[in-house]
Amino acid sequence: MIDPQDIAGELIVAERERKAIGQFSEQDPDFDLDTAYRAQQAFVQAKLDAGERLVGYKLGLTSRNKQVAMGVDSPLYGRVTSGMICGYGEPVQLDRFIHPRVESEIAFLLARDVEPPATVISVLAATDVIFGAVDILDSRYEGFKFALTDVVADNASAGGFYLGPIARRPDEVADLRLIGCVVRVSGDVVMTAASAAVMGHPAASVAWLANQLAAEGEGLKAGQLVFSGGVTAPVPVEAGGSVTFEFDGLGSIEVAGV
Ligand code: OOG
Ligand code: MG
Repeated sequence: MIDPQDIAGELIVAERERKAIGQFSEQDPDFDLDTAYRAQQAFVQAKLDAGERLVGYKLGLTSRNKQVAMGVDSPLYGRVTSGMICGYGEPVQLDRFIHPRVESEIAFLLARDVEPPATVISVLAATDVIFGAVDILDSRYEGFKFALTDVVADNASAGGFYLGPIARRPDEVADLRLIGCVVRVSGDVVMTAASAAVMGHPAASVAWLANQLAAEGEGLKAGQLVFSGGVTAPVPVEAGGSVTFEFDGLGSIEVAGV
């Protein structure tokens, strides 16, 4: 049986040396989701041992856009640490990553713990503010190819995150399902979507996470940040290129590749 610590060890090296590896699911057909989440925990623990802090979580594959793009049809979560948070306006340094891609998300900053069973309503009641956000994905697998177990172990491809310039309380936003997002690559519109792409309502994905964590004896806590999952499909970041995400009412985030 494949060992979670060994998997984490290989992922740590892949990330440190910026060298993609093959999928574990192809080496071991018995690699299951439970082992994958344990591997993720060990992968993240190495960052915490190196002095980073846990700042929250990310959801993945919560929209059809993303499930179709990645060929995996079930949501997952990963953990977000302090070293992943990028400053607004900072470019993506391509030499820090293997093959970074960026996607739009809605992020939730929690004012209170989210108690299970969580719902859209209880998540909104526990939310301090929301932001437009960008998730920098950097799969540690060759060609961004993975099964659900592989990507869970790889901490949901977490690479980095940007928060947009405007924070809104949930009651300041007319309808959280209808936050529009326009994605431009070097000025040209390449994608458009509304936040209902994420499980019908981005808070539904946060509720799914809270219930999932509760089942595992963990929970969403006040002060944590949750990235609720890609609204649009990922776009590669290229040297000299720029990807801009415009969110209705939540400002824009420009990501330049250097
Ligand atoms: C997996 C992570 C998915 C999202 O928002 O769907 C994710 C990947 O696409 O590499 O972050
Ligand atoms: Mg994402």
